[in-house]
Amino acid sequence: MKKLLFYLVLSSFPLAAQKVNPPAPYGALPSPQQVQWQQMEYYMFIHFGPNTFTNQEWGHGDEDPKVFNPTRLDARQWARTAKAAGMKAIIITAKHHDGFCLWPSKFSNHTVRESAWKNGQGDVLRELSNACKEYGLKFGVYLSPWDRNHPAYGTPEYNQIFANTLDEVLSSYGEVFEQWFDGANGEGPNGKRQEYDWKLFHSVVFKHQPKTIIFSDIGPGCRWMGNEAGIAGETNWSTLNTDGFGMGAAAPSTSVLNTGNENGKYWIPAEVDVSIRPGWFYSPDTDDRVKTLTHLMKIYYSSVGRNSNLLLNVPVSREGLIHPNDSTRLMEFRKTLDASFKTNLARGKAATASAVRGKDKRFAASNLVDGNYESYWTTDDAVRQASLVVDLGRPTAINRVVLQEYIPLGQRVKSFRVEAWDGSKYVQIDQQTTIGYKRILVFPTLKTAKVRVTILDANACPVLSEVGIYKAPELLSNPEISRTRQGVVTISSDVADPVIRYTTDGTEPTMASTRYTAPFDYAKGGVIKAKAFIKNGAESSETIPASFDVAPANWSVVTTDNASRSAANRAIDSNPRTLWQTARQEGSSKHPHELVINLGESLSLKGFTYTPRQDGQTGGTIYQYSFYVSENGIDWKPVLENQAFANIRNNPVKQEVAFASPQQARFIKLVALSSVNEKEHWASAAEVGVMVH
Ligand code: FUL
Repeated sequence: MKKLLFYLVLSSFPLAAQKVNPPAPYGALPSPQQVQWQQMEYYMFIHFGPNTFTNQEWGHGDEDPKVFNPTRLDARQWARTAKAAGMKAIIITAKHHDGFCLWPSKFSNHTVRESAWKNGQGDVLRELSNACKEYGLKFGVYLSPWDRNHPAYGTPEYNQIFANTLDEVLSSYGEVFEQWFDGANGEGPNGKRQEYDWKLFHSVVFKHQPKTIIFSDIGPGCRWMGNEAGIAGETNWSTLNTDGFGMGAAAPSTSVLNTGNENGKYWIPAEVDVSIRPGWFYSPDTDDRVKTLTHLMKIYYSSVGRNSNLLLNVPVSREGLIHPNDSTRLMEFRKTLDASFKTNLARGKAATASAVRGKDKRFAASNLVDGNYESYWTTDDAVRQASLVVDLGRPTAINRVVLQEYIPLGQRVKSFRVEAWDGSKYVQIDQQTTIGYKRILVFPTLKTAKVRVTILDANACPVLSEVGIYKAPELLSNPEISRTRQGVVTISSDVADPVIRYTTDGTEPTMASTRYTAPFDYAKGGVIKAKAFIKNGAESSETIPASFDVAPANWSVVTTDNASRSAANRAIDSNPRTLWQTARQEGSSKHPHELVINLGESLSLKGFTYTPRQDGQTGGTIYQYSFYVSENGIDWKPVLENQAFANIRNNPVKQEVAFASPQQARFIKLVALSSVNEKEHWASAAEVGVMVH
């Protein structure tokens, strides 16, 4: 009898279940450090240096080191802020393109030692690495090999000098979790470029920090994802083919960096680097332009939500502190993230799958809802399609689904669909391509009792760690402020029945501020701040600021080469979606190119603005330029000669260039001297404007 029972018990489990093995890893795989790195998800970038004090994005390297003089520097405040924001680490620009070292380097004469700060006795890396330890944050360094200060840059000796510099940093401040290499390779003080010896640089990094993740365009630890706007590809493979490629201009195209290569040879996951302000460095001009909470949430979903880590730049101010506008926004961001992902509605619910590997419990669908990344659901080797159902028990309001692959076994899923049960059938919520370490789907709130995830295609049997289902708070959408060429302002909102209030004196709109009812004239310009209210002010949007200068209502284009004047009018039509560009034919289109504008009246100009094309392309975007003014359109006075729009290729935001002193003028002339794309000889602009306020 005993024997029979034993036999029955045994036979009720398929024999295979006893010895089914986990699936074999597929394709390129992450190192254990890369898995740990991916699990950090979100950390802080800090841009800080002489640029902080000079309103520049790319310092020239000839700045007086004495300009670096933060009055109240407190690295503990930075670390405290990062920690409170939910971040896991801080990476700082130890040396940016201007060559200035935030530590007293033996290998440079352009450092904190030569600055006014702490009488030359300070060391920012020491203070920050200590603060990171105190707050349980990891510490990382950005070092630019491009050095516009070092006299040896552009000579063979410089590679060893840069290697020594790395050696110094990486052996002095404890563990460095990430070494951030900027691929930029411009000219140095002697007008020459350096041929970087990356092999040497990497060997120094790994000598001191064998576990560090090296960031660059092409890794090897993690890769740039192709833009500075915070938007990783919807399809995002953590694998990349880098054989034959290099950094900077030699890197794979930005669109490839954005999506990775399916079945790429190496595991080089994406990192999104984006600034909380329009530029990377602090400027008092951008105190009011900290990205909105809504914008930061969008960035979170297009970075962490698309299989990327998020490296969010928070520039330290001239005081040496994180400005309250940035830290307030970071706290709102943290609060919204917590509220969104606090309760996983799928946790512990019944989960079933159309197929389970060897019918073995170890690989069952219940692993998807256990909150443990290490346990996973998978199928037999031959399976490429399978579906999973999470039963929430009763109709539940949801608006986010989070999926995670178990990446130690590789990235496998090529496409999947998510559906909600409407009581009688499944209705599609979304269909997407890759998952990777984490994929977050965002959709309008719906009520459902069951969510079905169907893997539609995969490179090998799917292996998923977790399925999360959430109901995130809905943010009231923000008003949008726009102005026509004639100077008429419209404030729109897609909220039902909003009450929009606005101010023009820089103050925060309240329920007592002017109510927006119809478009109004604002041709002279200034700052408008608008806010949408509902339920008698009980709920409100964020405050949206917009600053306008004098409207180009009466402006006209006087001359421009190789393009019709009407096309050139697109540069002064107040619509950044339209474009002026010079002809592109070979020969007929060589730099310089000029755009002459008649302002219709004589104005006292504080500066000018240039908005590069906003369509994601870089063709014709101006890099070097000169700017002239005139009262009569005949006699021209140079105001700025041979200047450059720093970092405009990667960060194509509106450029605001202030003059050293106001210039009275009725005519302006922008002369394009070169393009951001070196071999290209034509010019383009979305908008050109002036600053009088
Ligand atoms: C770029 C640099 O040129 C920018 O100034 C900034 O540091 C950004 C993070 O990387 O390549």
